[in-house]
Amino acid sequence: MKKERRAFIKKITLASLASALGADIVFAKNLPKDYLPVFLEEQDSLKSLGKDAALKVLNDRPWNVETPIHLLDDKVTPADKMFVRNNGSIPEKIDVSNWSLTVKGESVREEKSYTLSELKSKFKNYTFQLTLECGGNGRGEFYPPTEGNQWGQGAVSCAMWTGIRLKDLLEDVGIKKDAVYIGYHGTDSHLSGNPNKESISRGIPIEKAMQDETLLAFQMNGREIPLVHGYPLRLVAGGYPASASGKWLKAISVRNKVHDGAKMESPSYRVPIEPIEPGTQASPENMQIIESMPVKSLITFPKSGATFPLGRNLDIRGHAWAGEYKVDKVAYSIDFGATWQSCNLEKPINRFAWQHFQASIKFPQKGYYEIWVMATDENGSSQPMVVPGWNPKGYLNNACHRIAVKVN
Ligand SMILES: Nc1nc2c(c(=O)[nH]1)N[C@H]1C(S)=C(S)[C@@H](COP(=O)(O)O)O[C@H]1N2
Ligand SMILES: [Mo]
Repeated sequence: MKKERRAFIKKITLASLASALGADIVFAKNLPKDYLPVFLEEQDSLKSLGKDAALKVLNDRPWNVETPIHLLDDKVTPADKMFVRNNGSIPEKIDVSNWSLTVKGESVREEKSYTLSELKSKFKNYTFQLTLECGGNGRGEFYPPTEGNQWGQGAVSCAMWTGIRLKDLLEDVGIKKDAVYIGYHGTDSHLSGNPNKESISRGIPIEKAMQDETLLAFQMNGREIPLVHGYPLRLVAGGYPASASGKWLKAISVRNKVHDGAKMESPSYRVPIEPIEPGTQASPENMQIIESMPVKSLITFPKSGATFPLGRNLDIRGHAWAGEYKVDKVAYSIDFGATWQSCNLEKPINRFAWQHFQASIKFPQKGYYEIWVMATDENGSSQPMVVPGWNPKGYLNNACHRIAVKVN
């Protein structure tokens, strides 16, 4: 907290603080002199991260910030509304003029490095809108609770990413026939401060690396990538858990086995192959790496809790996505899932981008309702109405989103 701001806040009265808060500070007289309500400190840090003040800070060491669902209403997620998930500390001094990317590993013919400007000019640039959802999105609803950030459903984004195709780079480097996986290396440091430890170094199978949409991105929504989201270079692998999309990218390892960097080991980003009893451990042999994310949808308008008059239709809208697959249909229910009506569903702008849905709902009488939405993907898989299979790290909760509405 900056000194000037502290002094400024001292001058303002507790009454005005209370109005900013929208509630009385009940034990205000006990607040130590130099203390600020935590609420204000969070707003300051959100501003320094370039985030809308309404985002929710789950953790500040490392930074983990969630987007309230009604703020995901934009078709293309703007930077200030994009969730943040960090495993280590955000890199501090980034010297772009000396930034290089090294491609190394057992399965490259020869290690090779590129400067940022070489990458940008040597290879064709592509732009795709890509869905990035944290594997732990929805974790907060698992019971018994699992360790980690207790995400609601807002750890998802779908921005426009511009960069070069990873496959073009790998072709230029020359990879051996035995390549099966790539791993990423970023410049964020481990929370322990140990420079020999990476906070996270995950990756993707070579087939995913070779897809047209897998990018080494240097722009987000037509601008340089914001620092928290991986400036100046980021791997973006849409449809996979967002942990596969390495930020602050410095090196790529081309591997002849599944990459074994930090957080590749069980149970990180893995789920049981055979279901297990909630609250128990799974043996590593019964765990598989999460690849395509499951089908899911969110109502982004109206905000849960909306009130409106009887006799008027309520137009709802939102997004649906299904990892590497297309969403085939989205349906809504206003009677707790007894009957379902279909929503209009748009096609994705490109593969691995979320799809928008709308519906116009008529309510039979005054009262409290819930609107539930359920998406089904092109393989016929639908979202469950209840929290799906418990797993030790609380991944892949794709239960139907519900909002409350009141008709007066
Ligand atoms: N270098 C690096 N890349 C990273 C991470 C990280 O901590 N360090 N977190 C991963 C995880 S777990 C997620 S969910 C996404 C979050 O991306 P965002 O913060 O841009 O929304 O980044 C991924 N890439
Ligand atoms: Mo994540």
